[in-house]
Amino acid sequence: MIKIIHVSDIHIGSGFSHGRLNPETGINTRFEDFVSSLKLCIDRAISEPVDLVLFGGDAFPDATPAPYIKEAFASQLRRLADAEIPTVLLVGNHDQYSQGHGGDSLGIYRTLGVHGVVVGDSIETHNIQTANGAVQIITLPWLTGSGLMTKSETEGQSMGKVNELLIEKLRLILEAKIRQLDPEIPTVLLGHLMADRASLGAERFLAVGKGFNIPVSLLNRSCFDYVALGHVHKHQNLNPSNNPPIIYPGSIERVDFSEEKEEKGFVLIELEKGEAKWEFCSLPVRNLKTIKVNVSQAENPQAELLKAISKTSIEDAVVRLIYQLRSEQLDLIDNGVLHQALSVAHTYTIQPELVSQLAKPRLPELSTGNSIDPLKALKTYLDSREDIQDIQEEMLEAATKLLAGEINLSEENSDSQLNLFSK
Ligand SMILES: [Mn+2]
Repeated sequence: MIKIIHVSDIHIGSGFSHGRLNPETGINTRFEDFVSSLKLCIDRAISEPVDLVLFGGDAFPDATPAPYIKEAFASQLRRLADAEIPTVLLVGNHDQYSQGHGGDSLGIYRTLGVHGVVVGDSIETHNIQTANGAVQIITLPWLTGSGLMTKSETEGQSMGKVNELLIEKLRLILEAKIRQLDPEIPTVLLGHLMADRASLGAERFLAVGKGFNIPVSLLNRSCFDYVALGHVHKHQNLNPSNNPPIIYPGSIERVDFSEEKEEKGFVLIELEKGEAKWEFCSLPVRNLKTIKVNVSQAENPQAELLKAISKTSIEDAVVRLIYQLRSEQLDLIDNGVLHQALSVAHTYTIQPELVSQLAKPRLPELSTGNSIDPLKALKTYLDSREDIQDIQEEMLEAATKLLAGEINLSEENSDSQLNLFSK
């Protein structure tokens, strides 16, 4: 039996806007959060110990992170190398430089010949000897159209057609790899991809160049004992029959608020030919909390806000308070008190939203009949607005002309329109 840790979507260096500077280190606290999550994965790999670590791609926010970010990743990888645990680093979309045309952030580990590290930047089968036997890993990095097809093949084709051709091409390539597998040896497909049955998280917004979706049927093959995926940040198993398991472990930290309610972690696998037992291991990540409250109808909006804050456990969490109010309530809010109430949070933002004046209740005279004559409606509205009584006649006159098509708003008349309405 071969023990494997499958971890993905590390994204160290993301979400700095949710952190603050640690006064002791001068470094963003969200960087430290992500590093400590990664460290816990590696701790587990070493303490088990596992025979192999599979990384499903997306190490950083992009292919050229700051040196201290690269170093944090490298020093955790170093721990695996020192413990002689082989590691496969798959290239995700965020690892590619310029859509794969300028290399990627992980290739350096192959160039340096780091012991036990395999970089998966192409569709390839890697035979890896672990302490508990051999395993075959087919790497399927993030694919872009230009990586699989030539320009002449795609020229003049619709997006849908290009995707179809790409899937067909991929199917053929995979088929060839499958035919060359040793049927006696446990096999894992390791892919960074968007499967067509995956439910989405932040990766939807993070992706710059949209790739194509890969049908689950392409992955659901009996020759694979486990399908290890990366890209989607929400942990899930795409195969209800679990044979083979087709697993996204998800990201190791909450990259943004869309992942607020998701558990985070990695997957521990016991692999044999024909069987993979797996278990999701959750990580103690920082909470993200949205407090959303509409106080536009409240007599005492400040009290309502404080009540909403006190009902939420915000200690050490990244908090966003979003509340709706009317403009005339603005004076009833004491921001100093809100800041005080939120101060136990790790970081927080306060986002007041003014309720649109248009959303006011309708005038009762206008809420009955099915069809209202627009001029009558305007007259009723103007009657209700004492503050603009002096221009009532002119507005009605202008409206009559507009409805009759006598005024062309787009041309030279626009000056006179402005005069009329700015009185
Ligand atoms: Mn990705």
